Amino acid sequence: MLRIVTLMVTGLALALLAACQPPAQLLVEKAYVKLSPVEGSPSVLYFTIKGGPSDTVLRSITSPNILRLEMHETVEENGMSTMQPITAVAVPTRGKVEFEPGGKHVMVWGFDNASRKAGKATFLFSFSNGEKIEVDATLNAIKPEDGMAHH
Ligand SMILES: [Cu+2]
Repeated sequence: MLRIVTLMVTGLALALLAACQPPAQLLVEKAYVKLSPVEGSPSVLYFTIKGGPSDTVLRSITSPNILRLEMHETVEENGMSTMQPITAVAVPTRGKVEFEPGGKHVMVWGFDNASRKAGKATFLFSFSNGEKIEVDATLNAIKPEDGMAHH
């Protein structure tokens, strides 16, 4: 019995090892929106970019479901947290760039009714190497009290 378990564990470990070495591919993952409960105030888009076989730069994000968006970075200055607009983000080979609360994020204004009803919106990520990646981000409602929590 012990021998069988050991074999199974070894097999699983080998399978995991194999799964850890896929060809590097540029990816956008875990995209989600914290939807502002207040009409007119911005929602926030977060996601993770996985770098491909060569360095590239995220140049722009667009969406047919929104009015406009801005890429921001939260920075600490003299103990104060402020946001600065960013226009491009380097994505290193096989690297990982996270847009997350307290760091880089995308502020989004004006989701259309179709996306609100569907609970998701489509975003198109354009990179300097010519790749374009389309991603659906789920729209998550948030409570008013943590509305601007990403600051
Ligand atoms: Cu912001």
